[in-house]
Amino acid sequence: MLKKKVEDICNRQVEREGYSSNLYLAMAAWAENEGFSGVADWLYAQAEEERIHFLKFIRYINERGGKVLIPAFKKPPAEFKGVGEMFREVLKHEEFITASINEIVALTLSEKDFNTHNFLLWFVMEQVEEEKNARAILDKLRLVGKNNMYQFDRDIMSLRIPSQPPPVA
Ligand code: OFO
Repeated sequence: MLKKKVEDICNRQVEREGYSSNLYLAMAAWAENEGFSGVADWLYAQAEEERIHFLKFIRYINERGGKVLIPAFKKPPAEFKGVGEMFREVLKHEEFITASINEIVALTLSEKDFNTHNFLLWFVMEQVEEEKNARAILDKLRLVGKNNMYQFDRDIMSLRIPSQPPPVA
């Protein structure tokens, strides 16, 4: 059975993972509209991964006899100043999620909830991967500069380091 404190922080993460999915959907829709189809594909795929993270937390809470609260989500931005600025936002958001996951890890240690701790290890590794992907894209953007966005848009799918989608439960 989940302790209340752990249940609450896992529900907070349900909201954050769901918001991540919506944020990347908003970015994907914007990029598609601007004609960056490669960037849009990358972000649509990323939105799907976030939805899997969202579901993993939901199902874990239920599995441990907790109560899931499906939240209302804040509206993500609809406009972005450019692809570079958008990917800086992606990295910032992933760093925020990493800090959020680490906070849950710390709580599970102080509460001696080793089952939840174990559940979180996959997310700890996933965050390393997600930050790395966002940094790789920003590096590439710096290299191509403003003049070769077409080439960047073609290249971005090969920058996606395929991570196996986890089983939902
Ligand atoms: Fe981007 O890893 Fe979940 O949120």
